[in-house]
Amino acid sequence: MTLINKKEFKLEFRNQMDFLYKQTIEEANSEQLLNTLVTVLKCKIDNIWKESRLDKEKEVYYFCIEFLLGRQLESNLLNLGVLEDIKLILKEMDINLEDLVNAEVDPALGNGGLGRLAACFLDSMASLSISGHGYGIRYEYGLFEQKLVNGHQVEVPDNWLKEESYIWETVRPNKASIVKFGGQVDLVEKNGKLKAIHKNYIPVMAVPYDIPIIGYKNEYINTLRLFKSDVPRKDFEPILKESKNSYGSYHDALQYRYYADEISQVLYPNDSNDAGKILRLKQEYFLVSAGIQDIFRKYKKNNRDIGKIYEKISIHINDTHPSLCVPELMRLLMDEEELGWDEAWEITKRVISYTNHTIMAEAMERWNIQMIKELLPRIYMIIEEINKRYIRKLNNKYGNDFDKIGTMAVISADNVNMANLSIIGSHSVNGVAKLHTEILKKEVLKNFYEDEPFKFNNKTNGIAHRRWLMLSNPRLSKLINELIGESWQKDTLELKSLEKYQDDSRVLQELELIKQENKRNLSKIITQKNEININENSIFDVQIKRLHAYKRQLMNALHILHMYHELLDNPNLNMEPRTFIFGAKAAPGYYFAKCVIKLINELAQKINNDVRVKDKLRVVFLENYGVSLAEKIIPATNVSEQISTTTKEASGTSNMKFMMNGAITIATLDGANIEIHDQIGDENMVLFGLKANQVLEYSKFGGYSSADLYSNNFYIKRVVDDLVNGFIPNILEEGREIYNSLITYNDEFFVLRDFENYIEAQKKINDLYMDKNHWNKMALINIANSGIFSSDRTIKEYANEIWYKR
Ligand code: DL6
Repeated sequence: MTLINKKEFKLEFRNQMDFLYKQTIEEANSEQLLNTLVTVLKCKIDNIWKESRLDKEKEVYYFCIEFLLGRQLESNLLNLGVLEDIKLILKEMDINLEDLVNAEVDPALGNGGLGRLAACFLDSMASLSISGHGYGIRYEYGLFEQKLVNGHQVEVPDNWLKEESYIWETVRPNKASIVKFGGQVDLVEKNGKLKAIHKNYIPVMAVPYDIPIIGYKNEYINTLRLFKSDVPRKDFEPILKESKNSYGSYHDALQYRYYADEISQVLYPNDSNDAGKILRLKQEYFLVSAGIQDIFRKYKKNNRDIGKIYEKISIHINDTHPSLCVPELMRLLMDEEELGWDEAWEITKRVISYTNHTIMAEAMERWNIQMIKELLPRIYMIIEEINKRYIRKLNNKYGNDFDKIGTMAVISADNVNMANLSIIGSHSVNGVAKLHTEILKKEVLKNFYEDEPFKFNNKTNGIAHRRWLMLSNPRLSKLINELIGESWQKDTLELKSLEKYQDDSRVLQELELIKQENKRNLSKIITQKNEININENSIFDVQIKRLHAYKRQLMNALHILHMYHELLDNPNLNMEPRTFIFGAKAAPGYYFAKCVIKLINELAQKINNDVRVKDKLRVVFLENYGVSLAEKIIPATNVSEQISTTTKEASGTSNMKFMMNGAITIATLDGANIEIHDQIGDENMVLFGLKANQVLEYSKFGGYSSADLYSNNFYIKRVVDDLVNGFIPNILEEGREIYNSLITYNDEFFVLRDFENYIEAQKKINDLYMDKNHWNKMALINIANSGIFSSDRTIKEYANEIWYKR
């Protein structure tokens, strides 16, 4: 252990405690102890962090509107290689590390999969010694805190910065930059060239807050730089001074402050549409402009020739939210660095790459041109020019094929299409799982693929195994170490060698014991939170993810209802007891999703209070699902529900986390489920439902009638009628809304179409679980084949095939 010397550490800890709080360790509460520990650690890593910031051969900048980091203390200690030592030293000081871990805030600066993926990628880049940094926004309020009131979701602001600051961050005011909004742009001639002069704009200051991203045992630390918006003193003070004399100016000063503050105030609580409009657009440009200015400043410190920036810098735009990187990079290259259009355009394309994360039409960002024109006049001019030149190129190639050109244009029907802008302005476009990339190539982005096939590639998502196995499931991690040594921690493909234990009853038994213990821990949490006792020996069947119609939590709920009926009809039914566990937030304006939450909670009330099924069936909805809760749920799960309508889930990542922790997946052949299946085959997961081509055919040619299914199938009719016949109390409106979506509006996500097949698949799960030894063997095979889903593999692919490719 080089970083920590026991004696020194204890002394530094006491001194720091005294410096920060003027009190002794014995008097301190958990927050104060945590703060002290983090301050000591930050001092210790400072030098390594500084070194990692020095000029590198190539740097990657990962722009993302969300980063769902999770708590950092344990993960940082693990990656520094001092977790066990610190635990022991603290114990000697009578401090329990776990209390400090739990005292840490879990910053909810993301909605779900997108933000969590970005956090896993940061962890992997640092752990692979890749100089890769994140750029994001330091939202004052993250994703809302979810409360359940009478089974309804109620949103409460997430005041994560209670103490005004976050323990891991370091503010860097001297590295702030100015982002310009509104105003007008004049093109004036200078030295025979047209120069854009932006005037009367509103300047907003972007202040960086840096969070260290520590690599795993490699003395390498990257940075997540989050920008907070503020008023620049030099612009604000004169207005403030003036405000002493006139109310009007006072009002102006307040308005200006509000204008600036608002930008980084709150994370937009939706991951599936762009209804936040103007504020969201401001946030996007704020992030992009602050980030690229920062990159230029750093680059120019060590390099003279801006024309060669592509040799040293890669900018990755994660989903379309940072698409304005394209025109912003053009603006800086042309307006500030005085390059011509053609050169600037070539550089832009060489620097930028783009990942698409969804095919859902409502999630495809489009911005009204008037809005962009007013808010970002210079950026709009550049987008217009990109569009004009692109259309000219398409005209030359495709003549007057207006349909084709219309779908590919950046500007159409008064909107700027952000996906099109990202594709045109980058050298690489990737999807996040094989099926998703194929659908992009053959359907959604077909015309682009045909035009420039070389740009398209797949990068199947991954997860940071350090957080999702080593930290969240220490017992399993220890067992793996004992069986195959520790090298899997750096190369997860080595997990494969666990397969040799698939018939070793001692190992399988041990695996079961570990799962059992994790289930006991989760049961305690459930009892504490929901005041309900759980049968620890029941199958823990889990669906945790954002609530969305395509993810089909509804189908899961209807199946529970089906099981309930079956049990009432036949109390001696031969079934393993089951506990269904849900965790999900719905976007505040997404009424249907909120109806499903209410349905699940009312179903839970009814079933959990029915003594007739007491020992067999339980339903739990855990409030305020987030990263920290997931870390407790996933290791305790037996059955992983991955039941989205095929073609709709781009990849999914919880599917990978469950697999790595030995859960058995019940799944449609959607997203990365297909690749999980490729690894373990039919014998080790349970598949059901429509295939991608069937869903695509229905979407194109129709032919599906949910009403027919409903009328002709007893089981379907029984559960659908329950939504509106009073069988489940207190869901008068919600039940009707769901009923209408299924029957009146023809069940857009094929819940009823897949229902019977799902019931069969669930029966299979039940039968498989009855043979415990076989179940444990399946669990082991899942773990052994999960190595490919480490985000280290994904990041190596990004690095080799996109960022470092020459
Ligand atoms: O790629 C990360 C994650 C995928 O695993 C999910 O399948 C996908 O739904 C999610 N997409 C988004 C995009 N949202 N918007 N806009 O969150 O990305």
